[in-house]
Amino acid sequence: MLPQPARETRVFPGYKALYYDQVTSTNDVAKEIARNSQEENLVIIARTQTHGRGRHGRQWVSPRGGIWLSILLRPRTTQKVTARLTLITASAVIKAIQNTLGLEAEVKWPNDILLNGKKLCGILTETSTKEDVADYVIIGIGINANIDLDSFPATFQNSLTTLKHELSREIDSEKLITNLLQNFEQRYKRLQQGEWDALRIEWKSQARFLGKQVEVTSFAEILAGKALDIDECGALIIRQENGELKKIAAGDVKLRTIPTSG
Ligand code: BT5
Repeated sequence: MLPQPARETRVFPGYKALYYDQVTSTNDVAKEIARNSQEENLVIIARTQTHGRGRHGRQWVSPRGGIWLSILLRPRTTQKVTARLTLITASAVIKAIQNTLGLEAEVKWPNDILLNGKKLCGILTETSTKEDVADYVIIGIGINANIDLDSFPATFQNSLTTLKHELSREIDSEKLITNLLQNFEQRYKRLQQGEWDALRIEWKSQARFLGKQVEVTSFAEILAGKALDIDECGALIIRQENGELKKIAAGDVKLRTIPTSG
């Protein structure tokens, strides 16, 4: 049973989409559906979220005009898939923004998409496993589309941007969503066919922070060094100032303003 009636249903190639006016979080709606049915390849789209979530319980501000959606998948594979899905989703979002709007966004490990150095989109991938195999995966995507900057709390206004702000006009959200789902579907198929290496190369080409000095907050630790690569599982590899290589599985990257050394 669905949490509340959907506004409408639409079928995109490969996906069925349920539209809602207001939800707590599209990830929560997708989770409830996943737990109570065998649905998959389902997209939940809402006009606004009252409890939009980022990672580690952080708030995701979701005013009307944004694209707030979650994709429900059942990949029937091991856990490694979660990080990889986040990365291919970022690639699909960047490609769709380029295709439909001609804008060059970039990815910041692990789950941010930046435009002109400011956060435009965040991705929250949540996995439920049964006996080591992913029972379902929910990929939440938030894109600041047709929103004015002053719709956000003042504390966020310097660190984020919106498509409307960048283009000084409203965009066609449906077109962007359709293109995004097509791009996601292509990459998801390729991932399932074992093409992770090629997908990882694409992601790296969209990651302009690689080769730069970064500071990574990972749990309680702050690590500094040059961002070198991402590994097999999507972990970030940095070379610390003492020359040691370090793999970081989860965290937040901050670009440092000091010049690159060595
Ligand atoms: C994220 O977390 O970036 C993942 C955001 C995922 C949002 C989507 S919307 C559809 C689906 N339903 C949900 O409930 N969530 C997903 P994280 O890396 O932890 O970043 C969170 C931080 O981004 C916050 O602490 C703020 O600093 C900042 N932030 C909050 N709202 C923002 C917004 N609309 N645009 C840009 N930055 C924002």
